[in-house]
Amino acid sequence: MSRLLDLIRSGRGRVIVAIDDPLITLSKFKELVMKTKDAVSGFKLGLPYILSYGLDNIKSVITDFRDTYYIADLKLADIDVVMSLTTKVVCRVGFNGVIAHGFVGLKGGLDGLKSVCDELGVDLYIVTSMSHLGSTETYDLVIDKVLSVVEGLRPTGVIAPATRPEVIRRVRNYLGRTYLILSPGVGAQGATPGSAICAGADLEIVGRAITSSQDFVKASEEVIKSQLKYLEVSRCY
Ligand code: BMP
Repeated sequence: MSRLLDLIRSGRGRVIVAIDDPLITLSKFKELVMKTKDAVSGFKLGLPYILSYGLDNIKSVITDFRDTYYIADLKLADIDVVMSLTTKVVCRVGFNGVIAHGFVGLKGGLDGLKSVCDELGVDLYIVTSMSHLGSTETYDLVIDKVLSVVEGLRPTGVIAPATRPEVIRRVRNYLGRTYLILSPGVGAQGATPGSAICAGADLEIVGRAITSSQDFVKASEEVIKSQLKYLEVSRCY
């Protein structure tokens, strides 16, 4: 069972904070983790951030604060060998999970990556659809195929867009409760905190609405408060 599920069950806010912008200095990143780790369920580091600061610097923060959850969001999309090597390199610094694109397919692709994740004890999340509009031109047209890949793969969870709650509902209906659904698009991309959870997601991924604030603690508390309010008003628990 994923450690992430334990963190959610421990009563932390159902938020993963997305850290992408290199303007967030390493000391700000450290401050963000230190001050919000007990309130949110984890942190997702994007490619611009990992490339800017490098694995050694990121390792120093992860090592200092092990009692939370870190996802390396490299959106892997390659042959199995390359995705596996990348995962081995990245996860040496202590990431708990990685994200890969579902369109890659199983044979010679995601199935090899999944074996390596299992060996390393790293959680795998699969993108089923994306939050930007262009996703309706590609991913959404083949979503049932991608979901059948997910069923064949049995990852820890999937990514589905908060900006289109009908897609989250479709993903949840197709997959049932077996997989975690992490949903980006809340805040800066327009979705209201709580709306993705109401549509069936387990966690909402929130980046700029928290990381652009001068006060990370206040911003994350506000997101969590609005999530709870949305859930209460809409009666979704
Ligand atoms: P923000 O809340 O600042 O818009 O950030 C959203 C985060 O979620 C970014 O890290 C982005 O890479 C990620 N994301 C997304 O926005 N849409 C997707 O479909 C998949 C993502 O991982």
